[in-house]
Amino acid sequence: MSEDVDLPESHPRYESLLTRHRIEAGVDRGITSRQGLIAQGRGEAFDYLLGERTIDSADDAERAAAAHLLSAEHPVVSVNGNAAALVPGELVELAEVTGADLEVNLFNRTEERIEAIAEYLREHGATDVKGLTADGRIPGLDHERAKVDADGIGAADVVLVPLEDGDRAEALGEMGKTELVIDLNPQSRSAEVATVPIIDNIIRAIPNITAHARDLRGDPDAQRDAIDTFDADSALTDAERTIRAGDLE
Ligand code: PTJ
Repeated sequence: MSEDVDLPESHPRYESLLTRHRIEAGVDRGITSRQGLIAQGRGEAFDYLLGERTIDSADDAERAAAAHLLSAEHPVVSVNGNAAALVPGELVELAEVTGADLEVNLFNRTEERIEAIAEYLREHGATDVKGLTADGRIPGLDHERAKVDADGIGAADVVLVPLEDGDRAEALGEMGKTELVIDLNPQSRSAEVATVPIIDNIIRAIPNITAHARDLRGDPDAQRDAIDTFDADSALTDAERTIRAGDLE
């Protein structure tokens, strides 16, 4: 991506430095909120303890998430300021492969930031970006945080929400939607209320969901199997066990 700095790939913390740089550049471009910097720092601490890798239970979750997106009537991938800064092209690709809509949906909502993110996604190949109409509401939340597109998240049966605030994740779940949540903290409320909690860095999770979707496309039996064999509680327990046993090298 054009904003990427020249970091030596041999640097032991290459991926982490690149991630930080993308979030910083996202703030400079008006895409990411300043709170997004703090959220990233919190995520990094968990990722460090996870060994900065996709653990097996997260891979199972990513396969189940791909299956849910493929078998949905109306899947939507929700995009916030952190997700847009970190994996813009990868989100566009995932939406294409699964037939999902992309909707910009912000916790700290401003029209300027919605516009800037939609434009950034278009620069990365998106043709139709939702989130600008905001004619639907999530019940039980204050006005600004409740805004969604009625024909986007409002009408979705399956929603992928990366790095979501717990309140909103809970409210979306109460609307009867199947929620796929990416969050490095297995004890966050978003992860706990998700149908499919994905305890992994969004940088690794999105391309891996896309890879699974390519594999599962056109095979409803394999999709059903990926959904039925996934157990959210054991995935959360496994991630927490891995983090607690993690090395602080
Ligand atoms: O762009 P906006 O306005 O929608 O705001 C987005 C943030 C992320 C700032 C907002 O939703 C927020 O404040 O979220 P929280 O409550 O800080 O929760 C973010 C969660 O994401 C935390 O549990 C972090 O551990 C986790 N997280 C942070 N970075 C990553 C991550 N999970 C996966 N991959 C990451 N790179």
